[in-house]
Formats: sequence, structure tokens, C-alpha cells
Amino acid sequence: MRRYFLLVAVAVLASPHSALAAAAPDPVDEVGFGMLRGAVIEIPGADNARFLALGDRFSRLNVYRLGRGDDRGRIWSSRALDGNVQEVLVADLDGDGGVDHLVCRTARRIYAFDFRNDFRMTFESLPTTFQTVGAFTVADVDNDPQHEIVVFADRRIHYVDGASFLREWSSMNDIQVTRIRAGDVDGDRRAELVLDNGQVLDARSGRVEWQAQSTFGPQLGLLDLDGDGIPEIVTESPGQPLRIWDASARRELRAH
Ligand SMILES: [Ca+2]
Ligand SMILES: [Ca+2]
Ligand SMILES: [Ca+2]
Ligand SMILES: [Ca+2]
Repeated sequence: MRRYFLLVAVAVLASPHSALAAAAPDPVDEVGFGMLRGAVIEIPGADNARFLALGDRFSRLNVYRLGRGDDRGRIWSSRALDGNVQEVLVADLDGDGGVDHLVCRTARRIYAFDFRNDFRMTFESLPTTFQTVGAFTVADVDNDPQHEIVVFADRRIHYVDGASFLREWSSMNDIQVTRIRAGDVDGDRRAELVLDNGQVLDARSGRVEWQAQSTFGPQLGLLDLDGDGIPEIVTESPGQPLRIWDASARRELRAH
């Protein structure tokens, strides 16, 4: 049966120390429980059930059905991956408008699971593909309709095609990144990569479009707060208040 996952707000389940976890934009609804990382997802259909995809301390990725009653509980568990799950995203890899995959990373590898086909693993990066994987996101960053897995690994940013899973592009210069998000943050109908180091890159060329006055920090999300169709960059650092940045105006919108 063909099923679609939609994203839901995760305020109830979000880690209480992270306001961004509740405010994270499509396609990311992150949650964290201590060292465990996951994402909340929803399958519209017969009962609009909600599910939680969450890594565990045994290096598996699990999907739990949420709710009350006897039908809640774990519905799927991966085999042991190469290290604990560090990030999980729900993604529309084929670019048809409906999400279809869980994509996750460990410290060394990227994995993709097709939840429309019993969570079949469709991609696993090889140890020769990347040695260390520090961040990733999923976005359409080029001219083909499928979305790309944007991977920060081995000091470079790489694009992995979401249909062929071939590496299509790698950046030239060494950088250090702990978080990547992607979206059209300036309204020019081209995707940008937003890095926690405060840089906004044109996704197709890798060129730096804007360097913010300070770093964005490890909690990084894109959210259209004013409803103009262009997401703002929302950032949060430990012990710091939420900050909001407008990449089209190239400035911070407010600071408390
Ligand atoms: Ca899709
Ligand atoms: Ca594409
Ligand atoms: Ca843009
Ligand atoms: Ca906006």
C-alpha cells in the first residue's frame, strides 16, 4: 500500500531544552531524548497515526507507533547500523511532493530506508564513500526533479542523488560544519545551504552568498515566521536566546 508520511509539530515530544525542536521546519521535525536522536512523522490515512523514528543505543533505527491503546509500540527496527544514529530526517527523495524515505546518519555513514516498501534499505554509504559524516540534510539542489542528500563529510560538502544514490558533486575547499539546512532563504527561487558557521551558500555553485555577523550555532532551523513564503533562519545556542536571521536582507531580525 502506498503511504505518505507528513510531518507534525513535535512540541509535546520535543526535548524541553530546545525550542527549535518544536519549531523545526519541513522537512525536519527533530526530537532528542538525551543522546538519542529522532524525528516524529505522521501517516495520514485510515487513522492518521503518528510515528516516532528514533535511534537507540544499540545502533538501530526504530519506528514506534504513538498513541494510546494496544496498537502503540515499535513497528520496525533496522539492523545494527555502523554506529549510533546522530540525525534522522523524513524526506521526499523522488521529488514527487510526498515524503517517502527515512534518511539517517551515524558518525560514519548515511542510510536511506523506503517506508513505502516495508522500510527497505535503499542506500548505505560505504566506508570508502565517506570516512566521517558530520551533518546532512535533504534538498533539491540541482536541475533534476529528485532531491539530493546533502552530506558534510571529510571536510567537504557532497551531493548524493536521491534516485541513483551516486555522488554528483563535492565542494572544493575544506570547511568545518556541524549542521546543514537547505531552502530558498532569500526568495530567488534557488536553494541555499545554511551552515551553522553562519555561511549561506548558493546550493548549485557552492559560492558563499552571505556570511552572517556571527555563527548560527548548532541548533539551526528554517521557518517562515512572517508568512511571506521565504523562510527565516532560526538559531539557538546553549544558554543563548532564540535568534532570527533574514538572509534576503542579510541581517539579524531581532535579538533579545
Ligand atoms: Ca516522494
Ligand atoms: Ca535534484
Ligand atoms: Ca535562494
Ligand atoms: Ca519569511
